[in-house]
Amino acid sequence: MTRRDLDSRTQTLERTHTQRPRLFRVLLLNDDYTPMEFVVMVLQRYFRKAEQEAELIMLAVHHKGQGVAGVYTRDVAETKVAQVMNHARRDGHPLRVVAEPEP
Ligand code: NFA
Repeated sequence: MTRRDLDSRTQTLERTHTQRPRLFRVLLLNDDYTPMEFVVMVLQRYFRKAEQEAELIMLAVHHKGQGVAGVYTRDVAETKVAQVMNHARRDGHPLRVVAEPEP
């Protein structure tokens, strides 16, 4: 085998553009038992929403079945899901929170 065969068959091409990470929506799902005030608190504390926006998102979830709490990279979205689920279970609420990739 020649030196060219050993050393020169694989070329690495420089990338011109930086890849952006895939984004994930964190969705709140409606249920019949979680208090509205708890959902508003969750939106303020974990998703940094102002009180009025938190109330609008909570009502949209209540009426439509689900709604977007925020959009994040995968690790941040999964951490928020775990934190909110833990808080809800600790307080005895059945609230469900899921992350799904943006199309
Ligand atoms: N549907 C709940 C109620 O009437 C409120 C709720 C809103 C729960 C959004 C979960 C998500 N107490």
